[in-house]
Amino acid sequence: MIKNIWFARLTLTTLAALTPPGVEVQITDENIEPVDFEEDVDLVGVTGMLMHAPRVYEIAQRFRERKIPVVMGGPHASSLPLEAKEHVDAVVIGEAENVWGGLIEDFKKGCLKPFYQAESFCSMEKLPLPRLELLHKKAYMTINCVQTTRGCPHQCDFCHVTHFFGKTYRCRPVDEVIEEVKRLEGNFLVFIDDNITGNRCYAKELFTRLKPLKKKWASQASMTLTRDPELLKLAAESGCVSLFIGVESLSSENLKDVNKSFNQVHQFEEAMKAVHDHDILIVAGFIFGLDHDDEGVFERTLRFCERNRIELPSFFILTPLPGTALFQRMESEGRLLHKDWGQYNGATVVFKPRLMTEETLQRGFNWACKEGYSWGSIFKRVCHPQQRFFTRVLSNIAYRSIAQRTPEGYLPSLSRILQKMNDTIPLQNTRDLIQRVGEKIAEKKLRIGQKATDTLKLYSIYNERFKTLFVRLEGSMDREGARELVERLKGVLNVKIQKIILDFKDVEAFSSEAIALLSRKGLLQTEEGKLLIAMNPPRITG
Ligand code: B12
Ligand code: SF4
Repeated sequence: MIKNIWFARLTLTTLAALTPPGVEVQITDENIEPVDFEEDVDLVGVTGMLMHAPRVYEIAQRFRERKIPVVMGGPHASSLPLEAKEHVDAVVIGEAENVWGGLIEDFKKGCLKPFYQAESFCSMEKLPLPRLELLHKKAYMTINCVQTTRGCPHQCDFCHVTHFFGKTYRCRPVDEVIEEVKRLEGNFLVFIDDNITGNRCYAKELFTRLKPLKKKWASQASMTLTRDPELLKLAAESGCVSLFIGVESLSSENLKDVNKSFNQVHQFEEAMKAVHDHDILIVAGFIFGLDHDDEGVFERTLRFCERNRIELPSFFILTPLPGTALFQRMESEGRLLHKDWGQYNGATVVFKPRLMTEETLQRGFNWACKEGYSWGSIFKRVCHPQQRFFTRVLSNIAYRSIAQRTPEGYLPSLSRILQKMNDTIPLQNTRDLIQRVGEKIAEKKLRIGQKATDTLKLYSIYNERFKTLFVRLEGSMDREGARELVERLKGVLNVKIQKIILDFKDVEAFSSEAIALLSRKGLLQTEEGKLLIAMNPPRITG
């Protein structure tokens, strides 16, 4: 089933294309076939992401035992070249385009150097065509992979791309991309770019030129595309059928923390709709375990995916990759649990989360993966009157087969309660509201309208380590709102919470009945040590 969604990386086919003529090259992708350690070869090149490192080192060792030199490159070797060098004969740091030919020459002369690193990023012009013919075509959904750009204009703290490519965003000449696309067999391809719309003008030209080729394509793009109707329309017209979009989190605080504020939470629903309106399937990436995630995050995120009919939700556990700002921060805060890279795979907790325990994060993630690909959830996400119904169902079945390998998880105990504690309560009676300064605001509401809202909003966050629930209230509060708050808090008090902090700072107006009720129920007390503590409680003088 996985074959239905698995495509080939361009790494080794690119390296094969860069290899000087006269050198015979063979590719083994261990995702699809075993490595033949007895193979008669002169030189072995190995690649891998961070989580593959232990296996890459094992492979290197097996060949080195036969005195066959091994060269390593790729994201992991480039981040930690000294570590990699302990396991191989030579390390290529960064791109291979400007160094691979020289390395082969050195090898032929018997003077392989320990490290190779180009002085600058390579030119994107006249890149040799990846040697796709070296791949086992039938083992992948497609081998039609093309790269149009390298890098990304953004710098999200957890992402390896900007670290690897610097702050550059380099585009290949559109003519060359079009020629490459024309040569591909079949009518479907994957652009393996990290962010295909990072340069608007370039993307516009590319999509316009793709249109007449009548191919279908999938790729990755950032959320900014969803706010650009013209470009989105052009993408769809040029054959875009599926996009991986890094949504990451439904919390603006989280997004701000990881330098991804260009994802704007209040626009998410609209953004998903815009993509769907163009009949583009959404593979949405979400990260669990960011610093503002409490144990309600799993259910909240899954329900968001169901509500917005996201075809393929992809859940990841936050993973600090060496070289990234996130890794530095986690390391300096002493939050990394270990450096067993094999577990840095996006599905295993390798750091101390802030608001929950490691176990809650792991089990909650497992729950989201399994529940997200349960038949019930699939049904909610794919049953809508759009085209390509079968593609949506088949890709969900493939994802389901991966999700089912996830170990058992469970929904954290407070999840349901936390959903209720993050809610908007409409006001029943706005007439008798009194503003904090003590002014009656019923008739004057129009004048000071922005402050006297018709709702009471609850923003709650639970710290599992301190067993403390923090509730920030915003808007206005009438008697019904106060009563509803008391009811919801009763639900919370039935579980093992040790402290509740209510922050009234952002409640601009109260009715006197609401204050009386809050006071009677002990919700306005400010003394430390109590179960319920009020911060910035109302003091109304008028
Ligand atoms: C396509 C892709 C995938 C595909 C992979 C399909 C497959 N068959 O493996 C999919 C979508 C499934 C995927 C999944 C994941 N991916 Co991915 N993926 C990519 C992506 C976008 C393109 C890879 C590619 O083809 N690049 C083009 C080639 C030409 O570039 P390259 O690989 O860097 O190779 C160049 C140099 O590095 C060097 N080089 C590389 N290897 C070697 C070896 C030798 C011997 C030499 C000399 C040189 C050399 O030479 C090449 C030419 O210059 C990269 C980002 C990127 N732009 O590279 C991320 C990337 C590789 N993925 C990444 C990650 C984290 C993942 C996931 C773990 C995500 C997750 N949390 O689940 C999963 C893991 C899946 C798995 N089990 O393997 C990270 C890796 C970071 C790291 N330090 O390890 C990257 C860099 C993206 C990122 N956001 O940070 N991925
Ligand atoms: S937008 Fe995507 S590719 Fe670009 S830096 Fe952020 S996570 Fe990485």
